[in-house]
Amino acid sequence: MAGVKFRYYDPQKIVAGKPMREWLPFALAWWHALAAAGTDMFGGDTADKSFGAETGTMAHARAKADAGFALMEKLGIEYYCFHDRDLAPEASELAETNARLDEISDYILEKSKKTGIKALWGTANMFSHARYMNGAGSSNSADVFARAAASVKKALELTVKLGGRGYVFWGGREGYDTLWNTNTRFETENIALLMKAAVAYGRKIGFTGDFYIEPKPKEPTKHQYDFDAATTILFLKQYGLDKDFKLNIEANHATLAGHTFRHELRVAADHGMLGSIDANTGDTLLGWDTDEFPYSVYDATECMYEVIKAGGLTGGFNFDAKNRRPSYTPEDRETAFRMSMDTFALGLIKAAALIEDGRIDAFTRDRYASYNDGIGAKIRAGATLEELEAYTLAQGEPQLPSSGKQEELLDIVNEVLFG
Ligand code: XLS
Ligand code: NI
Ligand code: NI
Repeated sequence: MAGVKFRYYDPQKIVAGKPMREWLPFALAWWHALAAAGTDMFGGDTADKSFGAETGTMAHARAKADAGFALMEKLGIEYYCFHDRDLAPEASELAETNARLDEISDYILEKSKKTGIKALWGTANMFSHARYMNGAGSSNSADVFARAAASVKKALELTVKLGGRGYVFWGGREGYDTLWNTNTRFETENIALLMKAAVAYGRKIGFTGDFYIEPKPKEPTKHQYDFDAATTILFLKQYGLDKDFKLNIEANHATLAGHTFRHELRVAADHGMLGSIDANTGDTLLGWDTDEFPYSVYDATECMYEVIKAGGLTGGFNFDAKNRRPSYTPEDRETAFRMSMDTFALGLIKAAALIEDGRIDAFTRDRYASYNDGIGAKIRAGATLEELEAYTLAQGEPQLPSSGKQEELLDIVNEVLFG
């Protein structure tokens, strides 16, 4: 039972035919909420995330789990997302690293059984360690590729064990800094091979959820292969991965790619591949992944409009977000989650109201009315260039298309949002 008072989020409240909690499976990101402590390029930690234990130890790994579950219970958050590295510190040998992961996942599983809180998705961190300087699947070193595959295998096992709905590939360093030393086709094929092997193993051990790719155009590498939704979908189709994979769209990655968050959601949904969302926001004045807690009701409304139209997510809303460096107290952390959960709840309410209002949907539908019959219907059925030329010769020059009425529609959006 949530011990926090929300202004808009009410898990049981029915909106657009479903309880809010079903539209909004919120998740805590282990790495931000329980690890990131404020270090940036210019200074160290401002927050204390030791949780009373010495960092880098298994005692600390358990203390993080305790703190994470307490926070999720308080907020009524039912899911969390993790990298293998977030759960337990890496040892010098793989066997010992895996033993630590077994130990901590047993501990987390116990907590999960008591609370009902499960993994939304898991992933392997294949970007922090020096061995991944040239990527994982895209590494020039076959040994590093093999080492990455071993991590994916273990992270998949953990995801299944912890009840994860999905498994994410965020291609951390799957990119390049200069084409003078890079065989892009070779690297792309190898990334696909790693993913194919992951699908084969996942299905073998009973993982029935979706695999996700989380597109991001740059950072840490200058150019990343999973640039945006459209690029990623092409890759998945090219290598026959599109039946097992969907996309995990992150708001801040969309803006880094020069798109809006909504654009990326729409592209993914148009292909039936909108799977999950990393709910954060960037700052349009800053060119990097600032991972801020989202507060824009406009953005949340646009997001939820796309999500409702897509029929919901198979994944959820992972707050891949961290407090600003000067907001370093435990209370700030709780406020950040509450504020962003309310933002999405309000976005859901407003998006449902826009759909219920119906004026915008009706306008967009009618905007294409010229295709309902006559020459438009013939075009939709696949008219030839000869037929269309003959039509135009007989008909004369077309009239201007009908007005797009953008300002009128924006006025409707404001009216529905603010009355
Ligand atoms: C980094 C990514 C990362 C993924 C998980 O920019 O957002 O946090 O979500 O590896
Ligand atoms: Ni992310
Ligand atoms: Ni990110």
